[in-house]
Amino acid sequence: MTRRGNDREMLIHRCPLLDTVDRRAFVRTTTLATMPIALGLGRLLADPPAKNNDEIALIPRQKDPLNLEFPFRSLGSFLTPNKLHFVRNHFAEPELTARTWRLEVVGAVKQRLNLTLDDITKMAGRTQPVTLECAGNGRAYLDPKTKGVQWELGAVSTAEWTGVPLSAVLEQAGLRSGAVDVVLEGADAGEPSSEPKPIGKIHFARGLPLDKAMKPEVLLAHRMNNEVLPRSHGYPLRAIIAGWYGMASVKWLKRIVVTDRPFRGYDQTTDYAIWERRDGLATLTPITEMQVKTSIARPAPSEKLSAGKSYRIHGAAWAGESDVSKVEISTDGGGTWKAARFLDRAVPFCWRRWEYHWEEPAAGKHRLLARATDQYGRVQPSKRDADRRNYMIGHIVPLEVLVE
Ligand SMILES: Nc1nc2c(c(=O)[nH]1)N[C@H]1C(S)=C(S)[C@@H](COP(=O)(O)O)O[C@H]1N2
Ligand SMILES: [Mo]
Repeated sequence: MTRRGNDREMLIHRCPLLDTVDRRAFVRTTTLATMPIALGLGRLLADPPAKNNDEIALIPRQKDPLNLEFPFRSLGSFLTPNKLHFVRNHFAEPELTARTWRLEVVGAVKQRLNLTLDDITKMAGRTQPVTLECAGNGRAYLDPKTKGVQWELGAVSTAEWTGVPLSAVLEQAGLRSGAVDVVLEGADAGEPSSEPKPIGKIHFARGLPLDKAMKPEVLLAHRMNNEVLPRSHGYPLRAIIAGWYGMASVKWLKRIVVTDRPFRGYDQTTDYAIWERRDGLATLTPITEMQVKTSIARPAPSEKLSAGKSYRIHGAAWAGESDVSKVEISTDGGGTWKAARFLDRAVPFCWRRWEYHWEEPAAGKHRLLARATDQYGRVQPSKRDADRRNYMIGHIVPLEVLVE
């Protein structure tokens, strides 16, 4: 080994931060000059806190199609590592190759586009962290039970996405007057499960109103936590609709259709729609923005606590297009509430982790509650709204804890 190589080894051995990364991989791919970059926040924040990473794994919820839940009790970092980010699929994952893949832009546009992945990655891009929550997250706690994947707490994750604004692609095509919705269509297809449904296979597709589509936070992403987009998360290109429930962030994007009237496809009428009351009339409305919500990571459901020993309750809160301004904890079933302390600053479109020290809990059964408030004073409801069908589960769900 050269002298320079020796120095590098020594430096690495003295660096305590490196205990969380693979030293050999680090030496192979890194020079002294790039070391601060390799040690950059992304990598460190994305590492889970446990000593042995193998202990933490995604929770299988469905095999075919594949649906996997982030083990929310292991929440430790602001960014969820790619291998722990929840996966929500409606059909089999398509296997796409960058060489043959194209993005078509058609409909109410001045010029149709047929873009390669190169065309897209060459455009001016941006990177932003975004929390995605599935609209069915928490469904396992609904009473009575409803249909759909029985998610517990972890159909929510946060990743840093790199891509180009959807608005830049739409500007390249040029919108014709009368454009209303931007339909994002995935390459995956299959027979939908519930009536009413069309005959035969359909592609997963969502229509985005033009005003949201043109916002800077709406990306076509090709990288996730500074890695090439994994297949499960939409390789080679997916939409990220920051602030909205996950169903809007179409994966394996293959076609954009600009329409001159609101899109009424399966994934925003039969699926992913709720009843909204307007002037006393119940109107089936596509699900859009994530509602203010918090979940407790620890204690986890069915975790046992020791009497008289202080316990660090912690979790995360998010509020869609708004910011979380307050999280409160009750350890007496909602009788009294105390403010939790934030661990993250308010980052737009992202969750905010928090903690609360429960001083010397007494032996017995306790009902633990957490509630979040957003910057406009909107607070989580304590009762479930049945008009939301099996979606948007944001009411306060008490956690029964046994202290022994
Ligand atoms: N093409 C396609 N896009 C999709 C889906 C899908 O099944 N097919 N699922 C949606 C739903 S309901 C959610 S919650 C998010 C989940 O994204 P993730 O799997 O990267 O976590 O992807 C959305 N985009
Ligand atoms: Mo979802």
